Amino acid sequence: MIDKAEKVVIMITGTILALFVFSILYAKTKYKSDIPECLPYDKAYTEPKVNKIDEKTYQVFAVAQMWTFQPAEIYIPVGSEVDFFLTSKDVVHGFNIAQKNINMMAIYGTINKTTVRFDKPGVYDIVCHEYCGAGHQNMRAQVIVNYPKAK
Ligand SMILES: [Cu+2]
Repeated sequence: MIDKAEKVVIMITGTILALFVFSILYAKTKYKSDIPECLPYDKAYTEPKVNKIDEKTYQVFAVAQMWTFQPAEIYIPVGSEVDFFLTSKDVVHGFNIAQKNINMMAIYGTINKTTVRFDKPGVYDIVCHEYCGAGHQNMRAQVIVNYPKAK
C-alpha cells in the first residue's frame, strides 16, 4: 500500500520532471538552442584544427587545457556553419559563446559537439565559464567572422 502522502510526493515529483523536460524541448524549438551531442572518444579530436569543408561549412576541433583554447583564433566568412568538436586535455573546462547561446563542457576523454551558424560579421568571444584553476580568467578564444583577412 502506498501512503497518501507518498502519492502526493510522487505526483509533485512527476510534475516537476515533466516541466523540466518540457522546458528543454521548448527552448530547443523556441530559442533554437541546440542540445550538444556527445560523440565516442577519438584521439583525432585532440589535435586542434579548423577544417574547411566547403565555402560555408567548417569543422573546428577545439581543445581546452590549462589555460588556453586551441585554436585561439578562428577565421570564417559570414554565413558559415561551424561544427565544434570539443574536448579537454586535463580538467573540466567550460566553453561559452554568449552571443550564440552556446554552453558546453570540455571534458577529458569525451567529445562534445554542437553546430553554430554565424550570420552576422563580428568577433565572438569564447570564454571558459567553469572554474579550472589559477589561470581560468585568462582562458578565452575568438571566432572572427568576416575579418578582412579571412581566408
Ligand atoms: Cu576555466
